[in-house]
Amino acid sequence: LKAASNIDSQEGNGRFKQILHRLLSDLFKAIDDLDITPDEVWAGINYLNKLGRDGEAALLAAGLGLEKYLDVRMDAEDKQLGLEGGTPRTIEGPLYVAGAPVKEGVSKMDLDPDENAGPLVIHGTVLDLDGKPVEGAVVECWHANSKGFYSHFDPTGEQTDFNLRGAVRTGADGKYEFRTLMPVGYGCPPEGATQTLLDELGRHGNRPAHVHFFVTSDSHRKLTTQFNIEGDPLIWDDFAYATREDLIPPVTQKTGGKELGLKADSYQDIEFDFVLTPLVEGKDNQIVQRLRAAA
Ligand code: MBD
Ligand code: FE
Repeated sequence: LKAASNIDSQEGNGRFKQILHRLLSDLFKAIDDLDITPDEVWAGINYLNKLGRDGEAALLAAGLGLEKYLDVRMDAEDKQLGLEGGTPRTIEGPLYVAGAPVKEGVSKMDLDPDENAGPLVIHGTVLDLDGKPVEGAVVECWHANSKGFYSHFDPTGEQTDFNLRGAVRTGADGKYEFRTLMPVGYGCPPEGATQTLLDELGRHGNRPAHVHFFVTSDSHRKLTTQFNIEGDPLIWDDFAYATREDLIPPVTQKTGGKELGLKADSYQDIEFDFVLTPLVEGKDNQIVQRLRAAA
């Protein structure tokens, strides 16, 4: 283990060697303790190749609760810092695409027609911990269509760039609004490596209908969150464990959609405020580096 991780040398990256030494040690120990056979080890190696070919490592991280675990740790860190009262974080997931055009106050996100999705307006105010509106915040929003597919990752190839992806900058009133269509829950690709693993566990690979957000502001920490669509039967059975009590806003039925440029007069409405937390010693400690798609 020491030789493989070159742990006693000055060469290489010390932090990387420390982590690799520990993970390899834990793996060898598991092989001993559970008497993991060569066939089982090679099945695991082959699985990793398939996982990479499918581009699903980040999807599996969500499904195994690894991404949620990082949230649990960040929640604990915030609690220690006394940083409570903001909108709860929840996982980013693997399907964000950078570069959606930033609009002032309001963004119409549905670029492609979707017969099976009704109009949805999502709106609210970005606030600080004192309840004051935050001006100049950018709210980014992304979600699936009526088939549970996200643009850029849609296996049917039917969606254009940035369909159901939007970004809005708030004015002095802190308000944001997205005019869009009601999403449907996501399911893992049935032939993909993630679903193969979940099948072996006897688990499903589905998420309830949900909408993702990043909220950024120069004067506050970045918020990564989602809300679920009230009433979805999978709300408390999300394969990625992202559901939280405070992230299930009520959905109300409204009329007047035609004046808003919606495809029907009757539409569904979700009001959801974002409460941002202050910088920590002048810094945003919520910026997570990970590979993200861009278009
Ligand atoms: C999603 O839409 C998602 O949000 C997560 C976390 C995993 C898979 C698909
Ligand atoms: Fe999602």
